Amino acid sequence: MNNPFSLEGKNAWITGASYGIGFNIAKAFVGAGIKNIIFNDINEAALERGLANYKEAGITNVKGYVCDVTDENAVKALVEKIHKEVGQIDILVNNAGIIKRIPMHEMKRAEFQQVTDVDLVAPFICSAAVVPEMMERREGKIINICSMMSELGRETVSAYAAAKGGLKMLTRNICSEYGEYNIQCNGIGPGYIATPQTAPLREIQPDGSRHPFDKFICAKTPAGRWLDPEELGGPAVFLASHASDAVNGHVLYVDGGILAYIGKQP
Ligand code: NAP
Ligand code: GCO
Repeated sequence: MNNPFSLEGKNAWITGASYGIGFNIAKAFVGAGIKNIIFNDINEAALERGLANYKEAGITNVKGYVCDVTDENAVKALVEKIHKEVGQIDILVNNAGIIKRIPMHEMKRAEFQQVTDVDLVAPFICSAAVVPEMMERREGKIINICSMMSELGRETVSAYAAAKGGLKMLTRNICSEYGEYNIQCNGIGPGYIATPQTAPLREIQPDGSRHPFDKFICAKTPAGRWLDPEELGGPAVFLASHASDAVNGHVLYVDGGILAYIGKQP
């Protein structure tokens, strides 16, 4: 009986996976026997830092490319290059993402557009680029990294919430349009994860106290803590593997229970 959670023989492209959540998903894929990890970053210096991180983790079956995921021509060229240099893309993880925390009435259009370009338009661009080959093979996995903000709003993150809400529906639409080709598209909705993206929300205050948002989120998480990026690895392996062939259009929230919890009572 084959192990349905195995990723042996598979190639996975994880966008923006130099560090953070994407990097930890890559580590989990390696643990599940992945054949090749492919990642990209926005410039040569960032790519070199990413390659150093993989080397330090002892991961050698990895190839990195410079590519801005918002650049449609660059993404199409990268996919062709991956097909030539590595092989088929069995798994795409749309991980690259940014956030700008600005009150909506103070946010400029260009700032809103920059967030939605990376967090929503880029997953469309990358998914559209990999789907034709998956259709030919009648097999493929696409995993979109959604967010608590795919379901909830909060002050200062209007662009991010709009993008991540749209990404949830893009996930459902890719499921609807390509399920007949045996392509499964699901989302992972991380809760609050300790990565560089959330570092400003955890900064120790000048008086040495914890950031107010740090205390707020721990009170909203049943486990009372921030989650570690490594904790996203298992759910990602599940959605990348044949164990989830009957799961499609689903967003798997890996949030420590935030969405189920009204928050710690006083
Ligand atoms: P992160 O630490 O800020 O890492 C984001 C990665 O995306 C970086 O490697 C970054 O590269 C890359 N990136 C950004 N814009 C790019 C572009 N245009 N082209 C190529 N790469 C680009 O973020 P993270 O916390 O690991 O988050 C990863 C994903 O999870 C994001 O989609 C985020 O929205 C989502 N998420 C995060 C949390 C959390 O609590 N951390 C929770 C829910 C969802 P550079 O370093 O070169 O900019
Ligand atoms: C924020 C955080 C969140 C997390 C994540 C939650 O400012 O509220 O950055 O948006 O990144 O998306 O799931």
